Amino acid sequence: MLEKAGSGHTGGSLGMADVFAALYFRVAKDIHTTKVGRDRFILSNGHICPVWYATLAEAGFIKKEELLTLRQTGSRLQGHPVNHDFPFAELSTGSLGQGFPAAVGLALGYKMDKHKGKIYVSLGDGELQEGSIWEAFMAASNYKLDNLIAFIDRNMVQQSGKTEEMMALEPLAEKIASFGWQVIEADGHDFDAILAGFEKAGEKGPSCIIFQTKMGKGVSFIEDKFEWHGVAVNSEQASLALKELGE
Ligand SMILES: Cc1ncc(C[n+]2csc(CCOP(=O)(O)OP(=O)(O)O)c2C)c(N)n1
Repeated sequence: MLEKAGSGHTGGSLGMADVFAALYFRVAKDIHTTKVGRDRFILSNGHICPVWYATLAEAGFIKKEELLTLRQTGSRLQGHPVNHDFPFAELSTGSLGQGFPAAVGLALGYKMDKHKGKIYVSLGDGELQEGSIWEAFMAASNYKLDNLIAFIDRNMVQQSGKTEEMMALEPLAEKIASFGWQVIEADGHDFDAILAGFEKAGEKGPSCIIFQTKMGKGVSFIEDKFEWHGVAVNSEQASLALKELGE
């Protein structure tokens, strides 16, 4: 889909594929149904929507053919999630630092309405450099939002370099814990670890899972290279990548 679009975010999308598979196929309940109090998901790091759209297709919510409309005028699958006409997006995201605070509000609303469901929210590590993220961490613990599960794509890179060289985040786990959150660290490419992380996160909260990931996981010429943050594969690279991924 990225090859066809000719632009988009390849690196982060590949890096979060394992976590998204776990979330949609094992963890989230009644997601995208009409059930009151269903689990909900917000993609705060909206730029990695290719992996989310692919997950939605794999799970049968949208048709696989629609994936090839990525980023085209009139498509529901824009380069960042747009929620009008696309019921799976709880809100439009992509302006970093916005989705997480909205998820906090949603979780608070769920508590007030006594809904049982969980609110899952995906964040990028570079995204944590937005001030609104830390207001949201503070508010979620103030309101004791044990129905909120945030997870971070801790690939150590962002658009133009390494996070620790641009705006250091470490010691990240301690920082988030000091805001009153349960913090879990897990290998974002080990399914047992991912599932154990989500399970523990559901026990008390608010909870944040820091998933250690590799940008571009599974494709040798993309892995760990921040230069692939927002670049699409050309046709030759796409073939090589799919071959490496075993398709
Ligand atoms: C408010 C805002 N500022 C800047 C951008 C442009 N932008 C998109 S992704 C990104 C880097 C985010 O880094 P990270 O969250 O680590 O994502 P990764 O590179 O790992 O996919 C930036 C600066 C944006 N989308 N929103």
